[in-house]
Amino acid sequence: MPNAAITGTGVFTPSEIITNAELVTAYNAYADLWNAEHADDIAAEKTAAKPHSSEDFIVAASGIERRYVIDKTGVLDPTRMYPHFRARSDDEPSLMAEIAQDAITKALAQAGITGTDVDLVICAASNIERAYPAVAVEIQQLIGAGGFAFDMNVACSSATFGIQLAADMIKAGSVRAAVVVNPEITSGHHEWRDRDCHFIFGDVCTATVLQPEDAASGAHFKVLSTRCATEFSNNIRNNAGFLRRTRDQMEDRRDMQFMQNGRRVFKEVLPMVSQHMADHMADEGLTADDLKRLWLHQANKTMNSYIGKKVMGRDPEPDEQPNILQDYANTSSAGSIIAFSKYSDDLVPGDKGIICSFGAGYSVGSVVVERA
Ligand code: CO8
Repeated sequence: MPNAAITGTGVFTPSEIITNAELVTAYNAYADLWNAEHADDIAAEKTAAKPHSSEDFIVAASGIERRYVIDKTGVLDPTRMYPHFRARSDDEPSLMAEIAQDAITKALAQAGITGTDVDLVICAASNIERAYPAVAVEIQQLIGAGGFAFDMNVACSSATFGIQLAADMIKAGSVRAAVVVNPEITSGHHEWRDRDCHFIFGDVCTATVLQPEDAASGAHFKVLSTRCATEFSNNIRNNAGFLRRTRDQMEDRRDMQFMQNGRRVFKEVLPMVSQHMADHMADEGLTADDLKRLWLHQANKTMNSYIGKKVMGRDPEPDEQPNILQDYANTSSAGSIIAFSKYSDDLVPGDKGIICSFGAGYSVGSVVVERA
């Protein structure tokens, strides 16, 4: 059985940045407008006034300093608070496919192959732009790939679950070159009007090329082992779905966007991820001393510090566990791949590391890699 290797990665980063200062100004303007509109109910204590958000809280609670988005004007308009994307005809590339093509082009260039060499495209993301046809099939056509393509959704763990699928298919010999692409347009399904979470997310797209190791033409990472796990939880949830109409639930309800119980996620996901990584390492005969780097899911700085400490048995040095969330915020499934893409070139042959993502489901996926 051929071993699978990661031969290229690529990142599409939107050109627009929202700083915490801009975000808080917009949120506070929205809250003031809302409070003025509901002044009578607030005075009668029928509803509570919306308190202001704060930059200090955001940095202290999450480590996030700014985020990239595809459209900032819509998000920062206190009378709108969500992005504005132009309508596209069915004959134009969809937005997810367009940003996917950008990230894939970069990843293929690094792998030294072209779209025509690809025979599997997995579009793995926490939200898919439409029900069908699969966005992956549209991406397959845009890059000139053959074979087959499909969409999958495991929320923040979509990339690592996609890598496991692609690596398994490469090992089985059913595909020769696979692309796992993660177009995360989180701004479209984020609730920017909720102070508890309005700072969390950003937009991005990552792509990972996998090939049999013997087909790699340049520097690459062997995929030594993968592991995925899920455990049902309602603590991160989005109730938007195709049955809304049948239930007469078409109004603008809070639960039709991203919702979470952040404290419980923190408490429940941390032990799950730490144990998952410890078990995966033990089964591969790896100890902390064998690891050069951890590329973790980018949701929260404190969370990553906790997991890094558990896995390494000490506080990891910054270069052992690079964070990118201060610049990108949480980009759902793309976060660990951004970290891997930006912080893996300096590893030398024999160096090992783990890519690990976790989130809604709950779900956790880990990929042990070795620089070849
Ligand atoms: N400004 C000022 N104060 C605030 C703010 C704010 N913006 N927000 C909350 N506060 C206040 C609260 O009111 C509270 O006040 P009090 O103590 O008086 O009640 C206090 O600050 C503390 O609030 P919290 O308990 O909520 O704060 P935390 O310390 O728990 O931090 C976090 C909040 C940062 C959200 C934290 O809980 C966290 O990061 N949890 C983990 C979250 C996580 O990892 N989630 C994964 C989600 S991603 C995923 O799985 C993908 C889903 C699909 C993608 C969807 C894309 C849209």
